[in-house]
Amino acid sequence: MEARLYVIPASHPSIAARLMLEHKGIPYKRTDLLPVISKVALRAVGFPGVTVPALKIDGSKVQGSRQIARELERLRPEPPLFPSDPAQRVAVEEAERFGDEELQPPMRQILWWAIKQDKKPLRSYSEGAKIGMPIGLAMKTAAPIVALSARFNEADDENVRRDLERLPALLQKVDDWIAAGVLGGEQLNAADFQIAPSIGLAMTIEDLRPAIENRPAGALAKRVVPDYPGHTPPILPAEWLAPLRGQPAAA
Ligand SMILES: N[C@@H](CCC(=O)N[C@@H](CS)C(=O)NCC(=O)O)C(=O)O
Repeated sequence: MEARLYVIPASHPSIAARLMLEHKGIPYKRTDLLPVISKVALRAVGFPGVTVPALKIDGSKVQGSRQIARELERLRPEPPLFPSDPAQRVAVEEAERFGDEELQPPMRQILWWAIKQDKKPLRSYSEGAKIGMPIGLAMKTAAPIVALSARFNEADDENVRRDLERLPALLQKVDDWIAAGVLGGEQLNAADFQIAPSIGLAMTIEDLRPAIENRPAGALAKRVVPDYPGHTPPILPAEWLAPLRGQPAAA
């Protein structure tokens, strides 16, 4: 089976796709792309959409972490990514959808907001990546990429404040699914691989880590993706972080 995965280093759905390929034991080559430039590069190699993860496998092109999960399951059913019991499958698919649609976007917004304030941490998210130029040079030219990424992801003050207000409820949902056995079972499933990288990315942000690392969601991320790359030192305003300390958001 010939497989090539197109990723942005440290992108959480890209890490989800990597983990699922590894779970299936499918060897693959990886192409690392820089944000923004990735959109042009993906079109140039024939993908219809502009986001990573994107996978070429056995002549077909699959884009999107959830679509990749299904294609991998079709091509190589064992070990499974989805439970065979219909009710359990519905629960895993709902958690997976939540991970994709509700958990991924706030993590992206918070990270790009932080990088927009201070670009230095960006380098730590690309450690070990092969982006076709020395990392040091890429970082010197990163300003327009950061500005565009923050704009594309609507990483503005208002959205990030709202993300932080909602984060405790999102984490609680993950904890509840772990308690119910939908996530974090002996056999990891597509929802574990979808959700754990978003939690892992959040824990690279030092302001968020204390509210996450000691709860079940944090333990799941440490189990599934123990070596998540990147580190963002404290940068978020203290009053925006109040909801994570169990306090109401300041007006
Ligand atoms: N929900 C989609 C999200 C894909 C997505 O938005 N990926 C981001 C990286 S995390 C991307 O490709 N952004 C383009 C860019 O940064 O220029 C999935 O799970 O595949």
